[in-house]
Amino acid sequence: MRLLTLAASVSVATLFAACGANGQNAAPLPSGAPLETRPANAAGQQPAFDGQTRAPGVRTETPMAHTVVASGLEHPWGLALLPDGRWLVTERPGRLRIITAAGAVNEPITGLPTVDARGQGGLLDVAVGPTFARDRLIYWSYAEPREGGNATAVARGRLSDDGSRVESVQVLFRALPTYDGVLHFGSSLAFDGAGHLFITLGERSDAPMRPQAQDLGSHMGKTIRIRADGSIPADNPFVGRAGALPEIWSLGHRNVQGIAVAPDGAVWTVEHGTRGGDEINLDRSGLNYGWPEVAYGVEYRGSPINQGLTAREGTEQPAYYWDPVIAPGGMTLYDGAMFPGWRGNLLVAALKEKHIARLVLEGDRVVGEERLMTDIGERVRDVAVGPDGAVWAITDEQNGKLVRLAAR
Ligand SMILES: [Ca+2]
Ligand SMILES: [Ca+2]
Repeated sequence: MRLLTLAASVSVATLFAACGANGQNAAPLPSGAPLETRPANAAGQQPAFDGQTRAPGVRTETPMAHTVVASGLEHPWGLALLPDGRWLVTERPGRLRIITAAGAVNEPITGLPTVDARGQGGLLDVAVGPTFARDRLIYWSYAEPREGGNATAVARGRLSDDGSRVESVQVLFRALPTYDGVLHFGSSLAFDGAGHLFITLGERSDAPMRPQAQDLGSHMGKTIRIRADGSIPADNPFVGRAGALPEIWSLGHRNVQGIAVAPDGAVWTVEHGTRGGDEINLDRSGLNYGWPEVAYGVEYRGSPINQGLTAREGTEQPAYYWDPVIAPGGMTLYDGAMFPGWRGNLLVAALKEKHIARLVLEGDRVVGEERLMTDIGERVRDVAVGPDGAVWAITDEQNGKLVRLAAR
């Protein structure tokens, strides 16, 4: 381990030398041309502002490569770093495991509630609580089987000292209404610096459910904000409004499976669109992100969504969108030492396009895009940053893998 640390610091030093004093190692491509050259699905739509889609391609000069750390994981879904450098990894059928940085895969952790693993359901995201060092609390989201169907729920429990089980499990949040379906459960979990827990959800996809993304009396298609103990912060935007659920932070989302909270408290979410409507949003309190009334892209069957409307008073524009889509999974903000030029960039797991998208942010805009790990050949489900700044990801496959992307 000591040798590995030494090797990592040598490569960082080399990297700094190669990039010059400012640590920038991510130059725009000489042309400034976007990476995406395929035709858009929604041929008639225009972005609301320059750079809202097809940002200029950027390229990291530092040579990098990925290594497979562990394999044989069944549809791994959520990835979270423990303070000791090991990883918590969920498998969608309902297993949560600890995997060491060297690739030792532990037996499933016992004590988790049953999940409904049909379709897109199952055990979903996992997060380490902000007070883990003191109470060993971990948090996870899942499709909860219920009388009459299922819905997304979030629970927490104490990871036992030996890591073999969770104790004192509490369900903190239950999305309503219950629905008998297998699509669009979301979800992703992140804490802000003040200890609030953000939960992203889907709208369950089916025609009768889709409009609920606009309904403040339903959790469907919402971003949720609660405290770490499940209680509702008094400064949530809809607290006290008749007919509105007080856990709601924002509305008008389709299916959000990635979230990252910046050090300044800005909440970024990434959501699946239909054909041509994957979105990055700066997810702000009380705002309406449009779905299904306003959207980029077209229905899967090719017809327009609400007559192709892409903007409307009272709805927020995405900070960025992809048409054609990448099918985004998890997301993180890069803050590591290995790639100093990436600090403050978003890294987005791309399922359909099988890479990690690196988005360069400037304020609330995306000004550059790079595709990392394009040789993986597997659906990338979640992404996180390791202690030394290497990027870790899991692939959503029957034989799913935990991989590490690092400077060579
Ligand atoms: Ca939207
Ligand atoms: Ca995640």
